[in-house]
Amino acid sequence: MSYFSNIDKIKYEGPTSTNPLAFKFYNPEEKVGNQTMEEILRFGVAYWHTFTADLSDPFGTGTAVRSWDKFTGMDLAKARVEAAFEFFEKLNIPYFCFHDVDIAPEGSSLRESNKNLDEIVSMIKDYMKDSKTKLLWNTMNNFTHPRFVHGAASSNNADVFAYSAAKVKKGLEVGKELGAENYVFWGGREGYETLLNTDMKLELDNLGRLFHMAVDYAKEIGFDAQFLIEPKPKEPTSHQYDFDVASGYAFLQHYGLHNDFKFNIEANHATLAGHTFEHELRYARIHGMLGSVDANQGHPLLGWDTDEFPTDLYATTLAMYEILKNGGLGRGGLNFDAKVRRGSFEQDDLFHAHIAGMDSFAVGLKVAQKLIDDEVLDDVVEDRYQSYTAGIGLEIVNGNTNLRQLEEYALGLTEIKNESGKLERIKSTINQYLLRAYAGE
Ligand code: XUL
Ligand code: CO
Repeated sequence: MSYFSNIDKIKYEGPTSTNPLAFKFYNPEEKVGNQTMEEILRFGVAYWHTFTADLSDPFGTGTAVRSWDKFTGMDLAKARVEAAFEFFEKLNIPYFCFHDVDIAPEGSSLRESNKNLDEIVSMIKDYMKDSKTKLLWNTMNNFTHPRFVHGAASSNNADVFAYSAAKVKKGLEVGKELGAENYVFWGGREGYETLLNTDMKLELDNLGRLFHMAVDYAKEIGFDAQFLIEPKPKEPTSHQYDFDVASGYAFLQHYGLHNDFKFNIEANHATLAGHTFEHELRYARIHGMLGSVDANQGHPLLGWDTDEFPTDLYATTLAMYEILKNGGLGRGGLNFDAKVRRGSFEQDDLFHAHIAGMDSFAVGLKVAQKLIDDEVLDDVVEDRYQSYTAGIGLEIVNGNTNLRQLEEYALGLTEIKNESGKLERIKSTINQYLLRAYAGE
């Protein structure tokens, strides 16, 4: 049975194509630098948004019309797997990601949930044998069920800690079974609503304890995935412990976990934290902690996690710049943690949304590679920090001076001369590179 019978395989037709169901910029085999677009971009589909969600929001019920809607329970879960692999094939997508409850319904006990999961995981494993699509990462949903009302590993209730740990154990086994490249921890409800009833120290210590147990168990069972923390500052809690990359890194270092984890950076989470997407990528990159990316975008007028498909070419360019400067994403990828709008309820919208996201990152990749080849930003930065390459600047960066010597130097200065940061000139150059990419240059 086909779930997308009206859609053929999506092909690359080039920038002038008028076929909405074709790639205009994403050409998987095309080389950028010395790798193909497919190898660099490593796109992933988020199972929860594309196959499980019904597009409901806090003010209204679901609107999505899906060909698998007619099923329920485990039959629905199986239909989704069939639909998913048809979708992956038609979109030529190399990776996918899921939470446990996206793929299999929760049972009335942990045992029953695990049994449901096992059945769907073995079905997915069979489908993966005949498919190029691999598992970028899996994770456990330790935030939706009412038992997680006060958090999971950071809950005040030790039974909930134990239950969460049991779910993580299962998640690691599932990841191993399906050959996941990474295993993700997003904080979910690991934060607090108010400090008035919260033992912050115990909650943070317990989070650290769970992560250590996960690292130990993965080693024990021979699951060699890269562990990733996905920072988000708030929502659903008012304060989430893995607020952003900088606070997440401090947490990992404090608990001695920084060698076992990297970050999965989500664009909309970055902006919720008051940062740009590229800030989070840069912070992770310069500390050797950039693992993977949840590719989406927020809405500039809305203060919550809107999870839109990425279409802002300026943002994809600056993101790809960081990723290329990182030497790529390694075992990570660009997972579309993005949902079609509630008004985009038709099935075809799922294809249009992914095509838009994939084309936007392909443009970003090409422009970023050109900016790097031409050393556009490197030149600007090199020039701007020239004062540290000789004289007193060189003494400072080499650690050869102290406050007394610097005072002596400063007392001898008759004039301090600064130069323009040239921001408008830089932005104008980036626009020129973007427009030249559109023109196919
Ligand atoms: C929530 C979010 C999650 C994680 C995985 O904002 O981004 O879907 O990506 O749990
Ligand atoms: Co995410």
